[in-house]
Amino acid sequence: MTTGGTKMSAAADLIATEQRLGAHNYKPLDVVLTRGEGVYVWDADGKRYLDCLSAYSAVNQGHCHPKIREAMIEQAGRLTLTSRAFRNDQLAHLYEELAALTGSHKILPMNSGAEAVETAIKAVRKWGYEVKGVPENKAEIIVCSNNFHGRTLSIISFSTDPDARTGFGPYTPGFRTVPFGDADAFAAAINENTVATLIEPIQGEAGVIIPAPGYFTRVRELCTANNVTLILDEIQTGLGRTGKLLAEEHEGIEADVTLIGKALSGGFYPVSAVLSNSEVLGVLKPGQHGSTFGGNPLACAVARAALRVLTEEGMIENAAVMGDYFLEGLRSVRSNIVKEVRGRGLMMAVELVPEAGGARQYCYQLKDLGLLAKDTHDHTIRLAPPLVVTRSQVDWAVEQIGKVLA
Ligand code: IF1
Repeated sequence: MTTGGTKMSAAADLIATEQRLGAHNYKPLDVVLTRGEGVYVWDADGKRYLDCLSAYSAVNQGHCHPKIREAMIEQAGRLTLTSRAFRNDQLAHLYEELAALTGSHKILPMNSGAEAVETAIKAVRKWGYEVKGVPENKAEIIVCSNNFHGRTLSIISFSTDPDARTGFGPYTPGFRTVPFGDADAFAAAINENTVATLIEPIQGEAGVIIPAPGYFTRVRELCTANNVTLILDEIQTGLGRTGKLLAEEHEGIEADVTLIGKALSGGFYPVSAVLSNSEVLGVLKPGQHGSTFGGNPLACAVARAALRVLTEEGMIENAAVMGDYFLEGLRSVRSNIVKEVRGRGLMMAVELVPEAGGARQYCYQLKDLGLLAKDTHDHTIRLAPPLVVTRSQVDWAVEQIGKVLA
């Protein structure tokens, strides 16, 4: 690549160009990645890293999984996009395979996770007016503080994170916030206009916050008793990340509406879906919702392959076993700056004491040791390797983490 007559040399020039021409809505670690395979990624200088972020759980299947790539290339040579004005030969198969896997009986395919969240919000509001009988424009949805459900205007309207919300008003009304994990507060927030609640089974961005046993059992009971639709946002926790296909399985409950995305494509393509176990999606009639790329044949072919390798290659079971092993290793780290180690399956976090001076510096040190991890909310290091991680790779990761936290 050349610009202004001088040959663009290494990573430093790419970073400078990104800074010059790109909006600064991210502050990434200054590592310029060029290749990924399995749990590893390589930078422009050929240095190898163990990826402990997995693109925020979008590459659960490991980077550049060959079988998903083959499916993508094959479909890309045949038919990529028709719009939903016509039908294609992939969508019905994806519906069947998703329904069989999740027990859903109505599916609406979208592209980004946020679009799936927005679709669910629209559908439950409409269901509230047409089925539950809530007065027009009075629908309320209960959400939890410290939630993360995406970056669109309606979604950040109910964010409690000032960085995500400030300066983007006026905000979408109709949301009521309660503390995550507090079933009594949840019960108190329900009224005759409540159409749904939208909750992450485990709050990812908040720092892998896992509610006490029984919380979701009570939320499920309260939703059933009050005819409130339970929407679980499994965009990050779903598709094997917590050691089960869906995180709700740990709680022994079933959502009315389940949102998936990210690893639904194994990181090859934006694919998300709204899965409904009740007739909520039945309220959407032709012309009332849609998207140019939603349900396109390329997305479907990629998603079908991503689901196939996830289930056929034992990745979900591996996430359960390796997650327990990784957590045990983290808890064995001797350190006086670790406040708490949290995790379920391969969705883990190490929270540091405030005196440690923030988690980001440790992520820089881990990068220098060849491990890529992300800090969140100042004091927490999140760890989420692809679900194909092996025991020896976990040993190596724990060893590096032990070095920087000792
Ligand atoms: C960013 C966070 C994670 C999600 C859940 C919906 C969405 C996400 C539970 C929306 C997306 C991404 C967004 C990305 C970073 C990442 C993230 F740090 F922002 F919060 F994973 F924790 N529900 N999460 O986690 O899906 O529209 O992005 O496809 O915005 O920086 P999307």
